[in-house]
Amino acid sequence: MAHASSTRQILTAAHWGPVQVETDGERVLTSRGVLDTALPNSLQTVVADQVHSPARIRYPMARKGFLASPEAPLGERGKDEYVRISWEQALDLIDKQHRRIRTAYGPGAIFAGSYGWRSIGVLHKSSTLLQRYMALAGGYVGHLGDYSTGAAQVIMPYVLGSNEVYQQQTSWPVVLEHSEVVVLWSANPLNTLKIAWNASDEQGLNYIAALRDSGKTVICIDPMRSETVEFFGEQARWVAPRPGTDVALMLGIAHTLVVNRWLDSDFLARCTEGYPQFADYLTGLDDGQPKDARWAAAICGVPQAQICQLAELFSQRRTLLMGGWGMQRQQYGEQRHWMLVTLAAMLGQIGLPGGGFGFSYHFANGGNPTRRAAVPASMQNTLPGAGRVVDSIPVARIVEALENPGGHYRHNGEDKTFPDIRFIWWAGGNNFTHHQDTNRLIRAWQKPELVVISECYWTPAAKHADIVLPATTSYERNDLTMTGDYSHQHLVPMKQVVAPQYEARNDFDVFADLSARLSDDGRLRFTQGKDEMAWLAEFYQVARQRGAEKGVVLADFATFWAANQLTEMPQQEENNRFVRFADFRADPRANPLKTPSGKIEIYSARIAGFGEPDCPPHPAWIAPDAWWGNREPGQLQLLSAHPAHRLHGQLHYSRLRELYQVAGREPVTLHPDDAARYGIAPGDLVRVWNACGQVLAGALVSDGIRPGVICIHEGAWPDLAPEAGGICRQGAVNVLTRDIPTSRLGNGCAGGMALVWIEKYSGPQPAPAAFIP
Ligand SMILES: Nc1nc2c(c(=O)[nH]1)N[C@H]1C(S)=C(S)[C@@H](COP(=O)(O)OP(=O)(O)OC[C@H]3O[C@@H](n4cnc5c(=O)[nH]c(N)nc54)[C@H](O)[C@@H]3O)O[C@H]1N2
Ligand SMILES: Nc1nc2c(c(=O)[nH]1)N[C@H]1C(S)=C(S)[C@@H](COP(=O)(O)OP(=O)(O)OC[C@H]3O[C@@H](n4cnc5c(=O)[nH]c(N)nc54)[C@H](O)[C@@H]3O)O[C@H]1N2
Ligand SMILES: [Mo]
Repeated sequence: MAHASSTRQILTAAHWGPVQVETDGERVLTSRGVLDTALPNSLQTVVADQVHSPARIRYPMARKGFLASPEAPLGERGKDEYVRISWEQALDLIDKQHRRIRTAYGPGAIFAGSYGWRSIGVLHKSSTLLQRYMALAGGYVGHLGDYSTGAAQVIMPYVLGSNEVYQQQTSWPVVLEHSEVVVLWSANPLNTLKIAWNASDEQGLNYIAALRDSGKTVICIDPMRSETVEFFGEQARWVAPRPGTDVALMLGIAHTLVVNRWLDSDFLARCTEGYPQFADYLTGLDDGQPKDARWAAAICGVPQAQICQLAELFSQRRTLLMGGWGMQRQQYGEQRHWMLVTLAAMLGQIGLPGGGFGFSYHFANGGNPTRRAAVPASMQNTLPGAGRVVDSIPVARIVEALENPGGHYRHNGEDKTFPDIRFIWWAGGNNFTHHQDTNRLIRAWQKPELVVISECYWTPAAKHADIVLPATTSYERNDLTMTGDYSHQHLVPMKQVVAPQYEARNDFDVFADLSARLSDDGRLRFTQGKDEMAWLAEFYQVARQRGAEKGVVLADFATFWAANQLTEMPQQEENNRFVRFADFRADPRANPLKTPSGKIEIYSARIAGFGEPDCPPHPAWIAPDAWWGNREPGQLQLLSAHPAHRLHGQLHYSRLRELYQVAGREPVTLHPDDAARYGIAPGDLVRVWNACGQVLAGALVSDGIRPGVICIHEGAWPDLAPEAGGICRQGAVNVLTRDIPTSRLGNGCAGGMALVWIEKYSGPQPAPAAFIP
């Protein structure tokens, strides 16, 4: 353990939790997590790669065709070369073109929605800083929702009056004490709990480990035998429906409850609205088709007897349905969580300790009890000029907006019009990795007059920009954060580990310089006269005040900063016993939900009023456009679950790739029956394709996936080879997904599912070039 005396240990934090980073003052040597955890987290080990990766952007760069003619750019984005320019030159160029476009077309032509997972910290939030600058400049087009829960977060408020996906859950101690059956429905917490939106408090996996050791019945409903199923081993039962068919499976269970009189009519009467309308659909009174277990089995591929067993088990035991989000990132995704809530309502355990449903146990450590915490302020709270967001588009509809400026569309019951976007700035998102149908995106991306990307790495998004600005990583600057999106468990200083690499600069300083170009007092308005440490001291001071009101005493800022240590917040005993919906259940009249009826809406008159053909007024099975039921001969169903050793595209360039890549590319998991059928051996290079595009991937043959289904995890960087018919050399799944909305209610990302062909690949083998600047 002895470290050379010339090295130092510095505490900082990332989405993947607080990390201790060892440096010799110039380079990062090692990194490791500092919290007590049941399982190691690979993401914490590659800070050195993050800082020193050859994929880093070293200098401001401009696309040749843009530089030659900034007002009417030449060449094609994605095919052009880049030349190095100075920071002064880059910022002058941006300032001039920004002014030109803003004067000619107004703020409605400037998209600064800039969705993405950037880095954590209360100060250096790249997209927030971009929006701060754009607000000072006179406004911009923002975004609505996110890729994560685009469907669920829009439908849930109609059903429950709250979004449920980003809310504290019934506490884990209660679950461990009272639940008898825990169902992980489309959730893979072993992967997804490695990170949080702020720094992870890393307690979720400890609770998952405790759940395994508790001997309770655990059921995982997932077309893949995920890392979570593997982790539970003998403790869990794996149920593998066809992708996209969960509503049918839930209806089959619900119908079985009805025929056996296992449903809780008293709860339905007291706490829900519209069950009778739904019951007519469920029993087939309205369309002649009972949604019974036999009907469901034919659709979802789970045997009828197993569906009946699940109904019996759920109704006879205290059951908690933990819903993940993969199943709603699909066409008609709104139906999934609506039907899961309906099923939980029929079981009648919502609001009981350890019963009902929860939609954030697999994300950001939901269920880790909220602490009595001193929470700092953040840059987000200081955005100037409310009303500077002149328009907002649903986040996953960006390509549709570029293709169809002025076009009419529906969103969440409203009539809307797409803006005419001419200038796009992305800071802290990798939209060429996260967005569906990459080839369609590339075509649409030629339309704007100016595209600027602030990035740490040469991502595919950077490789499709006009001006590329090198950003520092969070290890090259000072910041601070809470751990635990829900728990607020620790306050952590994020101390600078090494100096900014090459010519990388903090987004804060870049936008301050650009604000100075807006007006004489622009810089002052942007910075409010404060530098990095002054902002942090102020944000920390807010935490001290908030803490003082709750009896939590924090050290003064200088002491906190010098200590290089976590501050842990005290527990709050009543939060350890928190049961979601307990008050509502006890007295729905006194504690109504924020729905029109005050109750759980199984039938929603408001949604009926919207008349959306793709979102009916009660949960229903609607066959997707592209699924098992309408595949062409030879086609397979494709999943794009979230990866174990990346956060989307983040860390893809790191040496963690050695843990998962096959044939030098992204792995594609396929069942041995399918491998035999297509003549594919483990480790083979394969081609996967459909009408959207084609990718090369490495075959990972495993019986841990349902036959007829394959999986390529999301987040690999697209790397299209022009010389080989545009094939993606890296295996980026979004080359194969369609860019369609979940429905015109939520307009969420529906990239979770597609139909594809697969074959062993024997053509020329273009070398992957994704990580080469
Ligand atoms: N097919 C399919 N597609 C999906 C999904 C799926 O399940 N299936 N999942 C979707 C979901 S849920 C999400 S959330 C999205 C994720 O999509 P993104 O959030 O766009 O993915 P990230 O790779 O995290 O991108 C963040 C980028 O910010 C950069 N960055 C980090 N720190 C800084 C900084 O300080 N300054 C600047 N300027 N840049 C910084 C990183 O280098 C990285 O490239 O993907 C979506 N896409
Ligand atoms: N390590 C790591 N952790 C992450 C992320 C990451 O990229 N890496 N991303 C973070 C982000 S931004 C988000 S939004 C969350 C995402 O959290 P989720 O959306 O819950 O994650 P997914 O992996 O997309 O899906 C969870 C499981 O659902 C399964 N599934 C897919 N389709 C279906 C279906 O039709 N039916 C059923 N029953 N199951 C299905 C998948 O096989 C997968 O095992 O994770 C977060 N955590
Ligand atoms: Mo997400």
